[in-house]
This record gives sequence, structure tokens and C-alpha cells, in this order.
Amino acid sequence: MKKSLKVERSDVLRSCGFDSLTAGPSLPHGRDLSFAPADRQAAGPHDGAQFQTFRPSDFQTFRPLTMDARSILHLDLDTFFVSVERVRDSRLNGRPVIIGGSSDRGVVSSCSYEARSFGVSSAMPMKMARAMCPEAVFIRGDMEMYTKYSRMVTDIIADKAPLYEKASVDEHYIDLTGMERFHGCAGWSHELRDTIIRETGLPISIGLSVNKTVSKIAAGEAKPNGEREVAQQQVLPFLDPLSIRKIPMIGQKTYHTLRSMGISTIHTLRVIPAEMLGSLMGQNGMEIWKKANGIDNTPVISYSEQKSISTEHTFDRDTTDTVMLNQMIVSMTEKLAYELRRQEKLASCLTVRIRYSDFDTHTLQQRVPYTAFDHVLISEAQSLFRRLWQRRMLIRLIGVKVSGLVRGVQQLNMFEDTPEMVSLYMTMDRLRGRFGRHAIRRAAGVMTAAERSERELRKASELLAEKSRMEERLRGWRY
Ligand code: DCP
Ligand code: MG
Repeated sequence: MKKSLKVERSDVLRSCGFDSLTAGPSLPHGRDLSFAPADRQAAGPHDGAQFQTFRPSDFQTFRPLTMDARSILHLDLDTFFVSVERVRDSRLNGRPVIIGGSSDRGVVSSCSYEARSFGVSSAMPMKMARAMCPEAVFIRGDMEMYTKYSRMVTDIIADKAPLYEKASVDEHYIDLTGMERFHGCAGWSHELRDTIIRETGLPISIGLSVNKTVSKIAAGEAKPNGEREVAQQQVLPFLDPLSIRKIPMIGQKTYHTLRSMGISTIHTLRVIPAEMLGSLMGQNGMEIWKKANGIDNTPVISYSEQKSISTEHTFDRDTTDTVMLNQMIVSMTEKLAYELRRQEKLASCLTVRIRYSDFDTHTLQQRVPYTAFDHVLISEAQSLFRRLWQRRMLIRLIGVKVSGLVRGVQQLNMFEDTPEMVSLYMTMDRLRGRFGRHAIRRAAGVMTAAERSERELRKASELLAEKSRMEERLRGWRY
């Protein structure tokens, strides 16, 4: 018989400090709860409670730590944008530096530790940062330059690492599993870090542990400019005293939810039964519980295998209609950029493909500074298309692809653009999120009524010309 574990919802809520299904937390905000096993056993039956049923299979993915014999290295550049600015201008060393949108409506992208000591943090409105630290050096930023340094670091890693993943502009994971037998992983990691610092001039911190979550947290704890190794048996003692905020998937909202339940340390979080968190927060709760317990089986995905996003269009009739082809490029690229922003990704490479009516296919690609913005990608796509379409022959298909994707939000580009443009993007995306992708499109990607009738007229006159040519030929046959 299949065994199943039943958890009463009211039991869960009560254990977490809620008096009833509708009541708010009964514990004062910020108090750290302790869930001893005895507390759990003491919970008695509760009438009229809703039941959530878990089967043993729900927990099958929870592999004990001892089964994981991986060695995963996480590398994260320190105050990345600020450090690049410092490499280029050493007068910034030791001073509070804040990088972000130049207007008050912009937000902080990166700030130095000196600025952080004034309470400034990334994603904070620039206006607030200015008020907190008026003596800071404010820099608008240069995404092209940061992309160049980001690639420099990736190239060094690619040259030395067996398998690496580029997770964001300044973060990489390397799977060193199996290397221990030949070299010490820690020694190899130390040498790699040294090489990066020597060749780029950028400070970087590393964490080495049994999986991605723990090594990322370890790198965070090693900052600034440090190294931290957490061996398998050290994972729980290392995680236990840390704030739940250190768990990568805990954002502001989840953090406040958990804090309102009195949970502040990873230890408190991990001793709560998984099914309780699952019952309260669904699949997300289960994931958080696993991470709090140092469990993470996600693989390091090789950078070359990381997904790209692409779209293509085959025309009903092969065409040389420049206006229409250009409009198609605009709307396809717009679609991809929206998808990037929706997935919170940035692209660093753009590819355009055309297929002529004789099936001859040509592709051109171009590296771009990390972006998820239509206007950057569209102008690149248009210029690639112009270079590609040399033969001016009938086109059967066009395609656009973005690749070299990393995690990141469009805020990365904010300092390049006016706040008006950014809020326009956000409004457009909100409309698309609510009413569908086609709810709003840029004019260049949509034909105006005048353009459409002009095109119809052109087609009609082509047909008429063809008809009279045919009649001419038929007349010739008759005589
Ligand atoms: N970034 C951004 N907006 C954010 C977060 C980050 O524009 N909300 C950019 C600027 C950062 C870079 O991405 O320099 C890397 O992000 P990190 O979170 O790694 O932050 P830093 O490298 O600046 O600091 P740390 O030393 O904490 O890693
Ligand atoms: Mg960083």
C-alpha cells in the first residue's frame, strides 16, 4: 500500500505563529522561531482543518548531502561596474562610488563598499542614494565597457575550466567534480582567481562547495576579494547561522513573509518540516527548504549549451518587398526583446538568417553589449539584414536569434537611456503582460493603412502587367 503523509493546514499555520487561516501572525515581527521536534509532536488534532496530502514521491528529489560528491566553484566579481571604473581611473580607489541612471528616477546599479557603509545598496533609487551619500562620485556607466570586461573574465575561465556556466554579467559556475583526484580543487580555484585578478585588474571572490547554492552563498561570504571553501560536512554548520536573505531565491517578498513568521536564520528555516513550507508556499516553499538544507542538484550548464531564443517567418509568397522585410525584422526582434525581459535575461549575441527562394541560406551574427532593449537589438538586426541581403533576390524566409544569454534585468542598461524610455518599456511590457504580446507594437513593425494600400496597388499593377504580357504572347501564337 502506498504510504502518504498528511499535514493539516491549520497545524502548519499554528506552528508558524498563525492563530487561524485568516488571522495574521501571532508572533511579534522579527522574532526568530525555533522548531524543535518536540514542538511538532506536541501538535494535536484540529477539527475542520483542510488537509494537504503529500506522497513519498513528492520528496524523492531530496537527495541527502552525502550522495552529492560534486565540487562546484562559484566566482562573482566584486562591485563589478565600480571595479571596472576603478581599473580605468585609479583616483576612484578608496572613494564612495555609485553607478546608475543620471536622473533622480534612475536606480543604483553598482556601488562601492565605501558607499555601502552609508547605507547605499543596488536597486535603490538614485535620489535616495544621493541623499544618503552626497559626497560619492556618481557615474552614469558604460555597458559596452562592462561587457568587454565581462567577456575578458569569461575568456580566461573558458581557457582553463573543464565545464563552466556564465550565470550573469559577473558570475560564473565551474564544475570541478573529479578534479580532486589530480589536483586539489581549492588550489586550482585559487590559481584561477589569481589569473583573473592579474589579467583584468578586477577583484573577484570565490566559493567552493558541493553544489551551486552553497558555493554561491560561500562566495558571498568571502567578499570582498576573498575565497571560501565549504566541505561537505561543513555545509550545515556554515549555513545555519546565516540570515535567510542569503539564500539566492529569497527575494524581498518571500523574505518578509518568512520574517513575519518569525524565521530569520537558515537554521530555523531548515528545521521546519518541508511539508509545512510546501503547504504554505507551494513548490517554492519546497525549493527554499531544500536550499536551506544545503540540497541543490541543479547541474552546471555549459555556456555553449545555454538556450538561445529565436523566431523565424516563411513568407506565403517569396518577396523582395524591402518595406515589408524591414517591418518583419523589427517586429521579430521586438518579440525577442520582450521575451528576454519577460525571462529576466540579457543577450550578448544577435543572429539574422535569410533563405532565398532557391533555398540558399545565409547567416550573419554580431556581438552586442548585454541588453534586453528593443532599440539596441533592432538597429543591430536591421544592419545585419542590410549586410546579408546583398543579392536582392526573392526571399523565402527570415529569422532572428538572440544568444549568449545571462540572467539580468534591464536595469543594467538604465544608465544608457532616459528614464522616459525605461518607463515606456515598462508600460509596454505591462500592457503586453495583461493583454497579450500583440497588444502593443512599435510603428516600424506594423504597416500603416497607407503602406498597406500602396502595397496592394503595387501588387495589382504587377498582376495587370503580367496579364497583358500573357495576352501579348497568346496573340503571337494565334498568328
Ligand atoms: N546590477 C545592476 N542592478 C542590480 C544588480 C546588479 O545593474 N540590481 C549590475 C551591476 C553590478 C553587476 O550587475 O556591478 C553585478 O551584480 P552583483 O549583484 O554581483 O553586484 P556587484 O558586483 O556590484 O557587487 P558584489 O560585490 O556584491 O558582487
Ligand atoms: Mg558581483
